[in-house]
Amino acid sequence: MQSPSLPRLLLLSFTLISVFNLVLGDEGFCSAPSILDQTDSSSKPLYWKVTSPTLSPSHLQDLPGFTRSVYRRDHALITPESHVFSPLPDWTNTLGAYLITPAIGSHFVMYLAKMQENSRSGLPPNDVERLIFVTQGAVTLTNSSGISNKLVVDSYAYLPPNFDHSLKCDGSATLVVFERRYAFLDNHITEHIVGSTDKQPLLETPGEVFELRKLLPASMPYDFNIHIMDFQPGEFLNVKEVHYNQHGLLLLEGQGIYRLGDSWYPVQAGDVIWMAPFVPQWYAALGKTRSRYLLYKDVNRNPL
Ligand code: UGY
Ligand code: MN
Repeated sequence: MQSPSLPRLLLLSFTLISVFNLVLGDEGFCSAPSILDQTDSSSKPLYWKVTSPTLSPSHLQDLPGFTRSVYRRDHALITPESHVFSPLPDWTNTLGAYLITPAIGSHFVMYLAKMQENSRSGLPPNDVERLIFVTQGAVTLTNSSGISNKLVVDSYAYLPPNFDHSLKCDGSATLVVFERRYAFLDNHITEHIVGSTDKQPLLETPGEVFELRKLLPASMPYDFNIHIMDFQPGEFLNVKEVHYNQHGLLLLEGQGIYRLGDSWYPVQAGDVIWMAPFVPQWYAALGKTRSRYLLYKDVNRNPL
């Protein structure tokens, strides 16, 4: 067979390179969104991802009907593209999305409240306690003695049962709210509390590596607490937990994998999780930034 001449060899190489580039496109085979594309979050306000979530992986964003949300007997993952807002009863100019309610099996409610211009909160029903945590904007909390506190992002307030109060917002604010019927105990009462995560001390976590803060005192009067848990990328829960307590979780920052029962879910800031009593649960933080989540946990009461 006659060997190809130099010009023919050059032409062949050129054609092969062109076809190769065409197939690869700009990003190569099976291009996944580049982690280098991620927006620089250092200039963004705290918890910005909760109110500006990535609705789905970029190659699935326009896929009709796609959601990461899941609803099972003993857990639920409720991702931002599934949140449904409607006017909150008793509040003015406020849209709410109830994400966890007794209809799912919980003894508490967890909802997001989007307060708009000139908005005002309503009161919870009798004997119901409330905790609010600000993830965007600012609100003013006023009690019946006329004392006011401005609550900005990362601050929170605990309102004991039957405690008269109102939240007002002139601009816009997003709150996560927990409410439950208070489990009264003889000779114990809870106090009205205002605080912020960064003022809460780091607590011991024997056998674990995550950083833990609690928003409420660990003392007997309080029948629930809110844990703020921080994981650096690569850190995970050492205990593969199974316990009687219930959880409502909001991922405030970061991303990772949540194991719930026999399922493993990729999760990111803005996601909400319901964990029923005894659901096996485990978290590993991934990605490039810290994971922080806020977690409701019922405590200090005999389960009988
Ligand atoms: O305290 C807890 O139960 C907590 N570590 N659970 C969790 O993060 N899923
Ligand atoms: Mn737990």
